Amino acid sequence: LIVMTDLDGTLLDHDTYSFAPAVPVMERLRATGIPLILNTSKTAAELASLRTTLQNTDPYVVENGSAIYLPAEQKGQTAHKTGDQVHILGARRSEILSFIQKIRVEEKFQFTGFADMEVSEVIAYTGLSESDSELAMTREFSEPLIWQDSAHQLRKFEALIANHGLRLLKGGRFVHVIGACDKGKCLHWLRERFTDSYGAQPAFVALGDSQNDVAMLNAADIAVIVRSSHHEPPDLEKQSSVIITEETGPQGWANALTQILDETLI
Ligand code: 2M8
Ligand code: MG
Ligand code: MG
Repeated sequence: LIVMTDLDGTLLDHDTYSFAPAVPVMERLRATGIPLILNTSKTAAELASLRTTLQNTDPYVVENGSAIYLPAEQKGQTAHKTGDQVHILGARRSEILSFIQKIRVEEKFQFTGFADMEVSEVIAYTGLSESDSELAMTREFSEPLIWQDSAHQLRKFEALIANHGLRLLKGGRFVHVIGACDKGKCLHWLRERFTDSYGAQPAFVALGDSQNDVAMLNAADIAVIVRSSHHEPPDLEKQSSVIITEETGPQGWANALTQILDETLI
């Protein structure tokens, strides 16, 4: 069994970013040797800090499926740490920015991206601390936007970026412009890798709360939709094994995983 999880609104509370209710289950996963793979909109810079806090040493995925990081230990290189190995599926943020800034001028789109914001604005939108906001602004493969234009203009924007090999995904607060990647492709990639090292295909439990988690939830063997107090649960058309939690955020996360672990482990 492998657990893959979204962070914001899932393992972390949407508003406070607390994960306190999930701590006993994370300890249980560590004790049973079940990997906990973080698969998030957040940046590698944010994860460097968060993985220390969460005591997580497993592979992780950043910026909505843009890059997969394999910690050095995973390659058997504990003796000589050469740093994490990275597998990039997404696009460079510099390319994303130059394209969306060009079409903003041409089509008069109204939006504000992280590149347009001061740290104080990111703090105001996210409720993150100043240092965490700076880590969130250290982006390599995606641009989160506050869309300030009509739904019609958003569809036009989406079509234009699609012609350019980019896509749009909705997170808890922002719409994210990313390359031709998603969290689901990363689940498939890691499943193959773990199948090679385990000698058998592991079952994946995936947990998420938003539209940007749908590809990951559809790719998993068991999907857990963590309920949100801010939006409706996303639709999973391609998934037959779905749990929708009663509780929101980390409490829902903990309850669903406890139930799955109780049923799965002997
Ligand atoms: C952004 O991501 C969340 C994910 O759902 C969102 O769209 O609301 C990203 O900027 C991420 O880096 C940041 O940590 C997060 C903070 O809420 O917001
Ligand atoms: Mg989320
Ligand atoms: Mg997320």
